[in-house]
Amino acid sequence: MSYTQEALKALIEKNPNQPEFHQAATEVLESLEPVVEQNPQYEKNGILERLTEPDRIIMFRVPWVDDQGKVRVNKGYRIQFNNAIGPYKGGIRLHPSVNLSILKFLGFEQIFKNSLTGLPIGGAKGGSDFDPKGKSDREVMAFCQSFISELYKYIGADIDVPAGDIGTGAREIGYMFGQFKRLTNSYEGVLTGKGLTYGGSLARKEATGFGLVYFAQEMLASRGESFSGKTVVVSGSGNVATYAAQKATELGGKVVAMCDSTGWIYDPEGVDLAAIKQIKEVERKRLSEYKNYRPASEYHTDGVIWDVPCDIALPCATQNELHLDHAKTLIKNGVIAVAEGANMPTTPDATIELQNNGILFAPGKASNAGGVATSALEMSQNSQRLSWTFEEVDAKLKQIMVGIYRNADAAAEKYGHKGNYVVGANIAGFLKVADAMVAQGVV
Ligand code: NDP
Ligand code: 2IT
Repeated sequence: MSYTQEALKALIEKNPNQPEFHQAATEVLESLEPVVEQNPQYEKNGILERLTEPDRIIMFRVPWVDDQGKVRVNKGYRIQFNNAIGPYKGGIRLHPSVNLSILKFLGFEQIFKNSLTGLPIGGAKGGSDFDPKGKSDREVMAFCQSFISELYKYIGADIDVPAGDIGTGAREIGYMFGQFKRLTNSYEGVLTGKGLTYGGSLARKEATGFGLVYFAQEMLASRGESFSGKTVVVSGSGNVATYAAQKATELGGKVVAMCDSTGWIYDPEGVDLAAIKQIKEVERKRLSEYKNYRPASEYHTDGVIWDVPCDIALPCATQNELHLDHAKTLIKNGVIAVAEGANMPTTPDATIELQNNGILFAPGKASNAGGVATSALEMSQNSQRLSWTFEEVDAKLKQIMVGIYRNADAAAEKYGHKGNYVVGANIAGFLKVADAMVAQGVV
């Protein structure tokens, strides 16, 4: 049995009942086979065993009081996975589905994603099974303050810098930052995605979606294609989806469908993004409201968004949302590219189906890295006590995404998988971290 197979087998045995973590680790470790074979120092230094075991997992109780005066208790987590190349960095997910397996898959992928950005950030992820939906601002504040009252001991600008993810946006980051500042009496860049009046970076809000489209643009260009005149389907209608749809539209694409967890809209004229922002960002309502803005559009709660014919599909909602059947439908309908805005939205069999049919496929850990890259730019601005213009940050983001594309492409080619960006991204992300770990000794 090869070193990668042995490491994977041990990981699955040691971490039972963590299917999402197994899924993410299997993909990465299988991609690394040729690299590990050619570089015996990685096995000698136990790199795979150390990379797949988090540095530490912090788990805690998050008690808070709801608007009826009732005490509620949620689970809180922070997984500090690896800090070989920089302070721990990664988002906080607030969603009822959050568990250890999901956060470990996210924290593990974050190591490679952060490495791909070329910036000095390690991998982490955190979150809670708290559901912000339907909660008042005061309830969300009570939760966030309680969450940070425990987590503040373990984070800091040079230690671990959390940020947004599903269910965590500017409002939540604001409450968390306020509580951290109060408890520590220090004003530091301990969180990213902050409001623009207190240390946030211009273009961070847009960064993941814009970066996704910049990556997809490069990938399309490799076949002489572009967004211009293309029909685009974007799943989700949150932070990543909205700004991916905006940039795709700016580049001449037509976004005809988006969704949330209760249904999906079809608007053949092209989705009205001002309406989406009003419904989701301002009013925090459901997409069923969209019909009020565009009476000619359709709203569906049955079927799936992937049934809508498109040239480019951008899954931007959540993990394992695009299955084998969906991939087959997309192929039948003539899709040319699938680029992941979410983390691991495409199941492994669907990914293989798309690749085997010659569809351009961008893996999330490369194509959605613009969010965390811009978080790292926010950290730089905080350290310098400066703030850069939107144009400066956006230009850096674009340069970073082009760099990631080129690195992933080159690594895939070097190891005999030209055009396979999954393998390329995994290898390119791994090498920097693995070499840093070897250099730093057994820690
Ligand atoms: P948001 O909370 O802003 O939006 C999530 C969107 O996905 C919402 O529209 C939500 O619908 C929808 N959604 C969630 N679960 C499901 C589901 N089971 N079925 C259908 N729709 C669903 O999160 P983000 O946009 O920040 O995150 C989206 C994805 O992108 C996640 O995978 C995240 O990890 C990843 N990501 C985020 C980055 C960031 O900077 N924010 C950076 C890189 C990756 P509803 O409104 O009904 O909940
Ligand atoms: O999955 C991700 O990369 C994020 N949620 C963003 C993390 C960050 O630190 O900006």
